[in-house]
Amino acid sequence: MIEDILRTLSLTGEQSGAGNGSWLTCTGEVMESVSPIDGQTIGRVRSASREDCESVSAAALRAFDTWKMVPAPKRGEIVRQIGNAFRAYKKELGALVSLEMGKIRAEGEGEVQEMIDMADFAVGQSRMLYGLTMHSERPGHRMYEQWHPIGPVGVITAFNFPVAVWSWNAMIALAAGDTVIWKPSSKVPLCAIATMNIVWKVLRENGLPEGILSLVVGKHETVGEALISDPRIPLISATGSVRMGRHIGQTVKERLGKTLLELGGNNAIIVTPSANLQLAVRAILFGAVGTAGQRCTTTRRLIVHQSIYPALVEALLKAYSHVRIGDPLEESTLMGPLIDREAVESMQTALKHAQDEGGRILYGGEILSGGLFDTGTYVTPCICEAGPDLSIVKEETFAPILYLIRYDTIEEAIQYHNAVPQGLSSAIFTNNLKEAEVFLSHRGSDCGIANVNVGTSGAEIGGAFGGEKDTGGGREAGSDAWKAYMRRQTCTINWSDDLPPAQGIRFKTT
Ligand code: UN1
Repeated sequence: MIEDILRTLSLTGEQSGAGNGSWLTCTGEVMESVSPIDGQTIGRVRSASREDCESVSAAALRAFDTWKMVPAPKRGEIVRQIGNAFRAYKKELGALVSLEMGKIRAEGEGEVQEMIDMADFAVGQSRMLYGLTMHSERPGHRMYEQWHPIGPVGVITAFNFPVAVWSWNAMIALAAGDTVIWKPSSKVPLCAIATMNIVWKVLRENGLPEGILSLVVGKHETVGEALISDPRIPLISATGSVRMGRHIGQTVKERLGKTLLELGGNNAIIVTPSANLQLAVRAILFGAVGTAGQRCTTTRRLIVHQSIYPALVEALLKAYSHVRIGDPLEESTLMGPLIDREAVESMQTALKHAQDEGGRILYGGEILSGGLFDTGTYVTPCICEAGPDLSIVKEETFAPILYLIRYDTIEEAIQYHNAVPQGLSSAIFTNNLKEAEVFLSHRGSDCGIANVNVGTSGAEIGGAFGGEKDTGGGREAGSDAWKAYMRRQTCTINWSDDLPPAQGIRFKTT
């Protein structure tokens, strides 16, 4: 079955880790792609060297000259064809995401659906790259702004969304007239290679030059650094840890380039006395256990009113006990493995910290063993009772740990909610209008995403995705996120026979 998937996605034999429309003969070291499901190697990839990165960047720059001259709606037509190609490979690419990353099949296919949705969105956007017009203060003058393609965009993505996050960036960048160089996580290179095989076919069929969509796989010390320090790449869009984001931010700012950062989250749900608990439990389970707690939007903190605390804990313990852990390719599995043993180790370290600080584990947190579980990558999801001030609660541990915190007043709940460095996603479960509105007001959640009776994860692509504070401030996907991928130009046209300066300044010799 695995062989069939790999064959359909043209992934047999050693793969090249760099290409710009066709594969280069790479000169970097060989990396293995290991499935967290059973610890087996599913493929080998020869990574890109600095020189390979240079060829890719040069091609992306050359291709930009051609691509930017294609009218935007015509670029949209290419994106439409790319979306259809994703449709054709949804099952296989979704399965590969499960195989290489370990998320359950439904989520793997969901990711490909997100790519399709992004393509559809970008097709429409290609006809809506709107600028404003302004009334000039000078007689006989017209002012307006327009948006131009910005150049090659570097897209750095994390292991947890091996294909969807690239599509948030790439589909919009294509509509905007940019070319894209993608550096995927070295933990999931095959997903990226498969994606290139799908999209390059579309580009070739349309007689487009190489370099519109490119890939560089390799270590961040070589490939990542080459990308972020390259002055020919005006925009770097990166998803990953806060530490990585700080480094990228500094390096790119040093050369006065632009960044779009989507970094850590430490997302909370506030559950109030009037909440529909059944609804809340379902959202909490999906948010905390889904993708084995490895989403930026994973629910990591639960801030619960003390009056409903015992009932909610009881319902959660029951729900957690029904979570089937195992092979993510099997239909009945709800939670697959963590990405690798290091991830399991950091989960254990976090739980130890929590307990040292006075936290109390109410459920799970164990490493599973026996049979498939001997990989050491499978854990039980954990519920941990904690105070709001525990230092570990303020950190993002990329694992299924849910910290429970009690509150008394809504003001207190919001204070706990905002008292972490991250600011990505947030939610309140309430049927009380005032509480909902306070949460959404500027007195409420300080996150980029704020939901009422909807959990923290699983955002739709139509909204702008991203967050504040340590999350980095970038916005990707829908709404007007496209503006980050273009340069703005303010234009003034004088259709009079006079030259009246603005601000009424007189500047005449006679
Ligand atoms: C991420 O984890 O980096 O809202 C992105 C969600 C998904 C995206 C998560 N649509 O959970």
